[in-house]
Amino acid sequence: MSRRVFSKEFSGDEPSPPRRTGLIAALGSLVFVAFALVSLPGLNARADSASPAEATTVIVVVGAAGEDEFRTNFIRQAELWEGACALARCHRVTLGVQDPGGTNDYAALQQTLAAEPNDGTTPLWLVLIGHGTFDGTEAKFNLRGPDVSSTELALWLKPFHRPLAVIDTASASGPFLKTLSATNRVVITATRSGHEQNFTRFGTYLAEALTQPESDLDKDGQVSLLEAFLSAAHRVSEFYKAEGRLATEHALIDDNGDGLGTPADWFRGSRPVKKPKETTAVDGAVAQQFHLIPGEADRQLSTEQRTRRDELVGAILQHRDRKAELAEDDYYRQLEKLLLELAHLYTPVTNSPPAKPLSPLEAP
Ligand SMILES: [Ca+2]
Ligand SMILES: [Ca+2]
Repeated sequence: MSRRVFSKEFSGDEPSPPRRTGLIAALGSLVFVAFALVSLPGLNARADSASPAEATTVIVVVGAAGEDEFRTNFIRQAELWEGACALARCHRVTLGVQDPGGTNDYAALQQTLAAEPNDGTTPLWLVLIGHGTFDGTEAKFNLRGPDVSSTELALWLKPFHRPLAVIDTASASGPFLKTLSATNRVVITATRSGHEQNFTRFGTYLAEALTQPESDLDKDGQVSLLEAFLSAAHRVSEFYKAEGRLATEHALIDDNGDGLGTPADWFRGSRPVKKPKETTAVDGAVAQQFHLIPGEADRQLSTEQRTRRDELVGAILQHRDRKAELAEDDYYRQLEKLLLELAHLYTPVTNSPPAKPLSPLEAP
């Protein structure tokens, strides 16, 4: 979630009824303090406490490399994911790095996905690292053994209702976005179409961004998947500029299930500044709630509390988008209710008695 959401609400650049200003400012401070508590320098070097049942599962698939130069790059990306997963204490499965003798990674991937629970609140991340192809009709990810097409992968992922992130960092990965798009799902591709077929740099930058404090754009002490996407896409753009070359990869993100990707330049910080259509929610809100390495405040929450927090943050973002439709008083009354519940998640209400009885002079 973005602290900027709140700072904008409280910034005073939009007039608010005076009688609500104090309470909302106080709530804003409470939420701000809750997040400030976790904004320790750098990312948490020590992982924590998620039980195996609650731990995010990350499946990293290293595709067929073809040449040693690519193999080295792909293995390095897989190692970056391994490091990030170790910090996060994820449940990690890496395919495509074992002894190749007789290996069929197509079957291994299908079986690995089939063994994963389809439901629940624990996120599953699927990361594809390698080369892709597009023949004008079908996009595929190159594996040792048969390649997997976007249509086949969509079929394997169809039963999943748990939070799911699919990150295809391969060349020609663009068509995977439309095919895999679904609700409660983040899909990221390194390219915007199947015609961007050159080797991509996006994957390395994304894997690096997961543990880089500078990728934490909203400074809430954790790097969301949206922030990692934005940081990586920015570095891709900077790379091609510095090289004086035309960019041959343009990453996209989709998390509203409409099959249409949003590029990184639609965002300022971690906030979208453009909207696709009147009736379509902008991409990014769901990805901003995916954190591989949660900050300290998130670690204190139970799975149920995190789920409720995500619902509340989503509701606040939607509510903010409806501001123009609502009477000012209604807008702030509903916002107040959402913010109060959010603040109480991070700072539970206690009924502790006062430290000392009030003296008659202090009593109201
Ligand atoms: Ca962040
Ligand atoms: Ca979309």
